[in-house]
Amino acid sequence: MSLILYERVCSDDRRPSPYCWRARLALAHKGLTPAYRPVKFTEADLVAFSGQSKVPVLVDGESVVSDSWNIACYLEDNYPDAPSLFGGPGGRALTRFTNLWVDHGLQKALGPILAPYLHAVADPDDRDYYRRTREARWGQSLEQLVARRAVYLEALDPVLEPLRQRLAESPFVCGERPAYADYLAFAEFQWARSVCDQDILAPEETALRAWRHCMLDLFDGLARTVTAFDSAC
Ligand SMILES: N[C@@H](CCC(=O)N[C@@H](CS)C(=O)NCC(=O)O)C(=O)O
Repeated sequence: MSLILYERVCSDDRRPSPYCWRARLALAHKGLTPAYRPVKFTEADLVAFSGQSKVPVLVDGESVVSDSWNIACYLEDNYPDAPSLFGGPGGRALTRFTNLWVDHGLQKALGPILAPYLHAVADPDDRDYYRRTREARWGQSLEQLVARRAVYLEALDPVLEPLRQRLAESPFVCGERPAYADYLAFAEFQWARSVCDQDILAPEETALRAWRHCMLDLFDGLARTVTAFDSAC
């Protein structure tokens, strides 16, 4: 069975997309090793066969699945004998809630902090597109986002509190072992270390840092195998 994951690529072969990291880690959790197909921002035509323009896209034989949540559910339903991503129907529902918290909380808080850094490492072909779309998203220039970095970092602090408190209770979000809710949150930190040479976590964030370290070690250090900055390891 041939498995292919289409995912975002930046210069120096960086793989910053948190959505794609969710899929990468979900596949690894299921013991699956896909071939990776890099897609630049300006190469949406490469995934047009999936009926939409975004990555990740998973191709599993005849099946084509887009959207990271759909991919996680597809893997859970089609590879039931491999370790569970959700831990049953109740776990799936709560993991979906975590997904929505990450999308609408953590990721929205990180976006204006990381966008200027991603622009700096974007493939040269993608830089104009990335600047135009992200400046439209935040209604200000990338330079204005840089100037307000301290404000955005201050706003990130309370957003991290649920994760901070959960990881003070338990080694992983999902308990003694990591599962998809951990991948959802960790993928955002992987995005950060892929593009930004400054750690977004303060030194005193011991529980978060210990968890991030464990997540980086998972699956023979899968998240360490790509180009990234060492500041957040
Ligand atoms: N809801 C989708 C969102 C996927 C998404 O936004 N992917 C980004 C990865 S960089 C993308 O393709 N963006 C296209 C763009 O910004 O032009 C998911 O969970 O997979």
